[in-house]
Parts: sequence; structure tokens; C-alpha cells
Amino acid sequence: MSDQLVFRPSEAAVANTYATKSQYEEMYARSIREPEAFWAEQAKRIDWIKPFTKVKNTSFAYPDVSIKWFEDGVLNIAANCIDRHLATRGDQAAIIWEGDDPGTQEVITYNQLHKEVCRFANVLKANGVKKGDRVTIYMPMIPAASYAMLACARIGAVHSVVFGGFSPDALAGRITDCQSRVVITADEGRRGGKTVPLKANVDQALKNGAEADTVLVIRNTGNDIAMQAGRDLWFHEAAEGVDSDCPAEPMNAEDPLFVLYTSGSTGRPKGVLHTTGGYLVWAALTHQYAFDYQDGEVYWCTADVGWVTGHTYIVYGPLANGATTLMFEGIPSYPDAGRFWEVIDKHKVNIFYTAPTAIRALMGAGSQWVDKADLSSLRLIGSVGEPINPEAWLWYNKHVGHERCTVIDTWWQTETGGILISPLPGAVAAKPGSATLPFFGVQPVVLSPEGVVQSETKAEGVLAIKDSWPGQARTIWGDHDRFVSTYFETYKGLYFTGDGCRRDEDGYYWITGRVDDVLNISGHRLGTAEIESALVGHPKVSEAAVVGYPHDIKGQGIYCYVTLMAGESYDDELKTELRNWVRKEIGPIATPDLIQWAPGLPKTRSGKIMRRILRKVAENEFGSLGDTSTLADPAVVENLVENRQNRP
Ligand code: 6R9
Repeated sequence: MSDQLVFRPSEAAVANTYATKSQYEEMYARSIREPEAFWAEQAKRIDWIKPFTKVKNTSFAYPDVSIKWFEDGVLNIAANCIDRHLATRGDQAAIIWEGDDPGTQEVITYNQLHKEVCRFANVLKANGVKKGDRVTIYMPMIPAASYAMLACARIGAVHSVVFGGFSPDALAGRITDCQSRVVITADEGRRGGKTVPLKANVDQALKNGAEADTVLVIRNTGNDIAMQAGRDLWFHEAAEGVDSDCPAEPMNAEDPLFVLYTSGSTGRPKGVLHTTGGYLVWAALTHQYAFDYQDGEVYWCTADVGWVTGHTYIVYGPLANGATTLMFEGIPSYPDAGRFWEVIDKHKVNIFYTAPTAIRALMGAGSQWVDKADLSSLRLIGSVGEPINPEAWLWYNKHVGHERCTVIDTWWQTETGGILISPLPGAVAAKPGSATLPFFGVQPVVLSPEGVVQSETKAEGVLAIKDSWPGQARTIWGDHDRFVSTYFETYKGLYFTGDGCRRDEDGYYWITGRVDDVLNISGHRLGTAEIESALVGHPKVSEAAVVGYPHDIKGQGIYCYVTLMAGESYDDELKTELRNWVRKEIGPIATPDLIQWAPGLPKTRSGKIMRRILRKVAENEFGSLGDTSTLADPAVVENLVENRQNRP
């Protein structure tokens, strides 16, 4: 191997693996050569009520994109994640819940999970929820969030989980877009010792234009909240006397399972739709192989169920495999920067999966926090959500993995359903900063920005995928045209990821980040368009342009250029006001880091904002602004450079 820093699988990792190097190579080759046979076999890992006879029926041909897997098969996801384990592991922990407050925890066995999910499903049914109906879930990280998701899956309702950190307006938009008539929430959530007013946010969302018939409220903190008669129901009251058994609805493989909103480069967030059969096969298979999950291990993914990582790798993948999945309500820094490590020791966690932003923040807090923990239970540590810089990778490997654990960097997206590029622990040597090689069935393609396929191994450009895989999103809720134009129009015949990448001489993929107007803030996707639209919604703002810039902890920070209405005064007080405004409009994750007053924005003569220049100024690289001759008013740039906010 060419690069100096290569970490080969340890003997222990090879002894433990489902795929050695040669097995990975064989399976990968077969998955490409004979996808029908390969996937027919892999799909046997889940229980089908009625077996499928067709495996793959997919086309990326523009504009007739259509993706179907196992299309005549019938199954139920909740039955796969719960019922089929009861005979062999009814008393095994399905979920270990660790509360925000270090003293709180709960263990839920598969038997208990069955009962809870059935009761939840019966409450939904009693409130009129039927197969195909959408249900919005706006919850803290408590076990009831996964009961709610699995209850929807059990009766065939389509869940739309909205991250509990989103604002009432962001929530309202998501309720309206998929027309959910039922919202599931809690009185309040807890995070880092503070409470989050979830139910009050729902009230606000329903006041601001969203509509719902029923709000089901879980009692969590027990603090007083307002309840609206005729609309709001306490879950514990609604669940009184309901049956603790509920039959699992037979679902077609292509019936929708969930909608999850994610940011794109333009417009409002889009509801990415995943279906049943292919998604579950992908979630279960990738969870088993990427983590080499072994029976009895304790597995912890630190994501929130409001993101796709929480869907696939806290709930569906691990439970489909009969795993013990740890669910954490809190944050890495509460009560102190040792929390993650204490939780690992307390619950003897074997597999730990987190985000680079958390690793960088904990690295910044000082190694003394992690070094006083034992961490000997760990076998594998993973990362997801954004590129991991080699420095953070090496710190993670040394201080968390004790140079003994396997480290995996997994690349994927909301739209991909699960991991697409990642080293398999017993097969593929890691290089810090590279997500390495594709998973079974995944054919990455590197294109020049003009769309020329790079056939040399060593290549650089944008990343696309050549053919469908079972876990792929099928459409955007209510807007198939947008699905087709977002992912399949730019490079005909290929799925376009929106990421830039480099492939080295060993065929390893190095993801370099988004090439579109999507920001990745602490591993969370945000569209610049969403932040701009929040800013121009403020009465004093006339125009705004938002770009990302490198940020030590968050990966990217949010840099806003703002032009005010004539006569408004550019002062610091207004900057604070705008920061709070965006927080309120979208949520704390969208809070601007830097705001620059821009009496003028650089525009072409046809009026297009030249973002390239704005990015350079934000990156503090104004020496290389490139061609500015097409600007309508070149003097604007001088002013921007002079007043730049990101000085070292
Ligand atoms: C799972 C998830 C997707 C975007 C993706 C890319 C970035 C995710 C990464 C990574 C480099 C990794 N991304 N994992 N970049 N290396 N291992 O994060 O989904 O929220 O949809 O974000 O995140 O830019 O396009 P999602």
C-alpha cells in the first residue's frame, strides 16, 4: 500500500469477522456480477410473510427513474425487529437506555419491547391511525421514541421523525409537507441538564399553520404543560387497558416505512422516503458486516433518532439483528467531558459509533477525561457524518481505541439508507481520513465536474453511484420530479451524491465534503438556502448569502453576509438579534457563527450572487479570488475583504 499510514486488521479482528479480505473480495465481486442471486440470498436474513419472486427492478435512466427491490415480497419490520427474536432472546436486553442525568437508566428486554410496541400500536389504532397514514414523531431520546417508530411500522403507518432540536416553524413545515394528522411528543425533553419544551413547541407549530387532529403526549419530565381538550391526549391515559398484543400488518416490500426530512442545496428540506423490504435488508446486513456485530455484544450509536443514523443504526439495523442497542439521552459534555467514557465503562460497551465533531470536541477538552476511563470492553469504534480529519482519527484510535480496536470511518447519506463506503473490520486496512472501499453492491464512480467518468484508479472529482442498492431512497415525499432532478439529472444514468471525492492508487475513497450548497455543521446537514430564507424573513434584512467556512470543532461554521433594508443601521445589537432570529426560525444547530454586514453582494451582471467569491472571503483566502471581471461592481469585493470576519 502506498500511503504510509495504514492500519491493517488486527489478528483479533480477523478472528472475529464475517468477512476476511478474500471473502470480502469474493462477495463484493459476486454482488456486482450477479446482483439478483446475491441479494436473493442476503434477503433471507429477514423473515418474509410471503417470499418475493422478483429481486431487482431498478432504473437510473433519466427521467424515468424507478427503484424497486423484492417488490412482490410481504413482511413486517416490527415483527422482524422484535417478534422473531422472542423465542430465542426474549429476556435479552434489546435497548439499554442511559438518561441525561448520570443516575438514570433503564433496560428493556425483547419481551418488554414487544409489549410496549404492541400497546403503542394499539393506542395509535384506537386514535384512527391506519396503514399508509403519516405520523410525526417529535421526541427526546427516550425509549418511547423507538416504541413510537416501531409501533408505526407494526401497523403500517409512515413515520416522520423530526429532530427535537428543531424549532416550531421547522416542525410545522414538516408536519404540513407530509400531512400527518397525528403528532407524538413528550411534555419535555432533557439534554445537558436543561429541559427542552417539546410539547410547547408542538403547540406553537400547530398555531403557526400546521394542522393535526391528535397530539399524543408522553409524560417524561412530569412538569406542567398545557393540554388542549379534544386534541391532546396523555399517552399513559390513552394506553390504559389497551391490549398488549397487536398483530403485525403484512406490508409489501415497497410500502413506505418512513419519511425523513433532510436539507438540499435549494428550497425547503425534502422528505426522503424509504420503503420496507430493501431498507431492512440493507440496515441489517450493513449493521452486521460493518461492525462485525456478534451475538451478546453491547452496541452504542450516539446519534439522535431524529437523524438517519439514529433510524438505521440505533433502531432498525441493530434490532433486526437481535442486538443490544444503547440509547443515550444526553450530550458528550454533560455533566463533564468524561460522560461518553463513563457510559462505555458502565454498560461495558463493545462497539461505539459516533461523529467526528464529538471526537474533535472531546479531543479539545483534553485527553485526561478519556485517559482515566478503562474502555477495555471496546472492540470497534466508528465514525460517521462528515469527513474525519486524520488528526482526530489518530486521537480516537489512541485514546479511545487504545490502538487495539478496529476504527471504521463510514460514509453514507440519508438518501442511501445505510453505509455505502466503509472498511469491513476483518478485511480492509484503514487509512486515517479515508472511508476506504465500497460495501457489497455499491459501485462508486468518480466524475470530473463536467461529468466525465474517471476510469483511472487515481482520480479526483465528484462522487456518483452507478447502480441501485436495496437501501436506497425511492422518492421524495410528494415530489418525485424533485427526486429525479436532484439526484439523477446532473449526471445521466447515475445517482449523484453531492459529495466531492478523491480515489487513491489503492482504490480508496476519500470524501472531501459537499460540492453543492449544503453545509455540514457538526455532522448535521443544513441548506444555505434555508438559512438565507430565515434571514431575509427578518423585517430589517433585504438580502442574505450564506456559505460555510472551516471550523475546528464543528467541521464547518455558518458564515452569513447580510444586506439591510435602506435606512437600517448596521450594529452589533442587530447581529445578536439576527443570530437569535435564525435559532428561533430553524433551531439552535443553524445559529450563525459569523455575520458580516455587506452593503453590497458580489453579483454577475445577470444578478447571480457569486458564491465562489463569498466562500473564499469566508475561508480567509481572499488572495485567490479568481476571475472577478464578470462582476457588475468589482468594488463590492474590496469592501467584503476589508470587513471579513474570519481573521485568524
Ligand atoms: C449518515 C449521514 C450526509 C452527508 C454526506 C457527506 C457527509 C457522512 C461521512 C461524510 C465524509 C464520512 N458524510 N459521512 N463525509 N466522510 N464518513 O450523515 O447522513 O445527514 O444525510 O449527511 O454527510 O457530505 O453527503 P446525512
